[in-house]
Amino acid sequence: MDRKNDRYLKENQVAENGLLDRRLFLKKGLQFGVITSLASTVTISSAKDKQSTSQNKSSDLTWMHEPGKSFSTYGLPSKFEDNVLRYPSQNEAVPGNGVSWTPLHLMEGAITPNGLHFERHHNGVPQIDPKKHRLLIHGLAKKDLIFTIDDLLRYPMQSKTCFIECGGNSNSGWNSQPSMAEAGYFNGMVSCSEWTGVSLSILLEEAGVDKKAKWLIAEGADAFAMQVSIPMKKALDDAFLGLYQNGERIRPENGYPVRLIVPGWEGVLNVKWVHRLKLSNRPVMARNETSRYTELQPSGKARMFTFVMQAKSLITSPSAHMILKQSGLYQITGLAWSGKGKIKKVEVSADGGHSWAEAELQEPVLDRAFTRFRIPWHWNGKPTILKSRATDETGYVQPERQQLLKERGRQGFFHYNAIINWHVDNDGFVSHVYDKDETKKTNSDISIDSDWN
Ligand SMILES: Nc1nc2c(c(=O)[nH]1)N[C@H]1C(S)=C(S)[C@@H](COP(=O)(O)O)O[C@H]1N2
Ligand SMILES: [Mo]
Repeated sequence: MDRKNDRYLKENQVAENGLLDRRLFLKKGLQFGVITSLASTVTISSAKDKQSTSQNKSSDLTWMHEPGKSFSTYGLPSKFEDNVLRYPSQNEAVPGNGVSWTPLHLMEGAITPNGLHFERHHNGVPQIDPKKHRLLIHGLAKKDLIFTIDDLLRYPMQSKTCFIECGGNSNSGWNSQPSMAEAGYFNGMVSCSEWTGVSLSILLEEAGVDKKAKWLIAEGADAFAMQVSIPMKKALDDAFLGLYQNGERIRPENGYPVRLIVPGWEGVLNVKWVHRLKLSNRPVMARNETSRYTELQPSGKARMFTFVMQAKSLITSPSAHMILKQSGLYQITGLAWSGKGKIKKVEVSADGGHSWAEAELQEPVLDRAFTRFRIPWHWNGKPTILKSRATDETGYVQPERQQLLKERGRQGFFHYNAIINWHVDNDGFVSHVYDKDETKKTNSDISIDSDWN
């Protein structure tokens, strides 16, 4: 690298170890030599990538010499993108119980395409005929109401772009050894869509909410008949019945023909295939709020009804299993989200947490939605650790792992939102590590890979 570039890097450095002004790409464009060579030389590859040839003969480019394919009735991704897949991990004894993870590390922007939205089912995907589906509202209400899907489609609609995150997302973090999977395949029980549907408050007011009704019990029409209890206040505030996902009707695996959307709260509350809403003076105390979603704290007291998903962030590139082919300029990018509102800032460290710089947030920054962040980084070719740290509009700061373990102890299973470290080695290979001060295995160490909730 010549001296001019050296000076340029120094002038734009905003934190130690090569983190550069977040607006470098935006304001200054591709001005200096290191950056202009980006396209052809400095690339991130996946460990699985085969060697590709950089030169093509014109005769190889057949698509320039013959007519293209005809129109299609429903578009699919390019066949060259066939590695961008959800990663299923299911219970062998009960194949319908498990998850499929969103490949966050292979994606950009802030919206999850419908075919890649993560899935979490307790007993498979029911194949519901919308003509036969009914939604019942009953209990502590002036009158019982039954809706067909056609009825629901006649109500005024609202749209909200928000994430859904399983309370068990990233829970391998409670293990004493870091997960060796790709970023999305242990953090991708979270996705973000534009959901459109009918506000619950409209329907509940139509039914006439009794003052004694403090809880709304929702039940799904799957063979698990999942039940959850939602405080009436939240139900009347911003919960809604989702009918559309990113402009088209919700996919069967995400709740067709109708599901609950409970913005910012645990995924489990977003009951899919919902067919019954009961107004009650107390929670139903179902499996998912008694034997699960409760965990002992260091005080010996159990947590319960831990609805809100706290702020979290994740660098999606570079991330585990990727390779930085040579030193030079890279874009560090990732996602941040908070169940309490908007993301205020995301800081990135390229020196294991000693110094931090603010990343650029992709506009618009939406309430309880994925927020994409990006920051340029000049890698000097030496081993280091990358971290990202989200702060939301309430001032809540994503904790370091040690801090989370201190607060929550080792009985944790849900709500793991600690900072994630990506180690870059001499050869540019990226892997997941915990901070060095984490030493011995603890007795309570459990393998979490085979249970989801
Ligand atoms: N009826 C029903 N609703 C359900 C579930 C289920 O198994 N059955 N799983 C819940 C859980 S634990 C999560 S995290 C979310 C996942 O939503 P998704 O599959 O659309 O990503 O759905 C929730 N709603
Ligand atoms: Mo979940």
